[in-house]
Amino acid sequence: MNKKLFTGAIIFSMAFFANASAVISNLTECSAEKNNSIKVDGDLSDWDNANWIKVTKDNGVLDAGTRPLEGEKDLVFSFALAYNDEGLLVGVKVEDDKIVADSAKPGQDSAPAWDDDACEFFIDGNYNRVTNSRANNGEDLKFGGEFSIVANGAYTSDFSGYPHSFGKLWQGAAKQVKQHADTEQGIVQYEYLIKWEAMGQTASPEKIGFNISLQDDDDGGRRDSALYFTGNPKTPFIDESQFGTVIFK
Ligand SMILES: [Ca+2]
Ligand SMILES: [Ca+2]
Ligand SMILES: [Ca+2]
Ligand SMILES: [Ca+2]
Repeated sequence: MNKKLFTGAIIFSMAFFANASAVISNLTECSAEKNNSIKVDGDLSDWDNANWIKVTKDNGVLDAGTRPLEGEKDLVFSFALAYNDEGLLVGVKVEDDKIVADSAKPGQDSAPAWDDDACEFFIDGNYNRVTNSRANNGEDLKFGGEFSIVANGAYTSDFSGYPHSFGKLWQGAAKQVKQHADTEQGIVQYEYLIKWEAMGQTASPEKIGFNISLQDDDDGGRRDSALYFTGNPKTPFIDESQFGTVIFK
């Protein structure tokens, strides 16, 4: 390669990566405002004033162990955060070319959420940003872990510090708003409340680490893809050092 061209290419790449990292660090810090009027029922009309963050195959992180998404038609989602006296509120709107939940049974606890269309939320409640939240015999999971709801209403918190606590320490709903058609995506909405107690806290902390992902199954059986808001592509579900941050206002 011509030396002048090569130097130019390096300068261009450095500028590109400098810009990209600036954008990513802004994106991964989110704020949550207090809202006592949100009901956790899968209907998101009570989130009208929220700040929605859109996650696509281009700005999100694909779990490296899963198949790349085929485009926004395959899977795209938006989420918003808020809180009330009891805990963190999460609203999620997913557009997906095929809504599939064949591996988990409706209403099932300990469901294999990662094998179906599902929303998974991850919490680092003491904000210690460890690289493996499941290490040390699960000591760190006292401060959160993984909370998953499947498109058909199944759920699990087996990979949190609080297994079988749905309806007590956390709750949520999934609502299939629109079925997919040949030319159109289906829409699934999720809504969560995760209580402070499930993060090892007694009241709203100043901030927590978090991540959110959508698992995408389009043909039954095992999942196809997993798209995360942010994170380490190899272990986005346990590496808190690359989670985002929620600031409670
Ligand atoms: Ca609602
Ligand atoms: Ca899909
Ligand atoms: Ca799907
Ligand atoms: Ca499945």
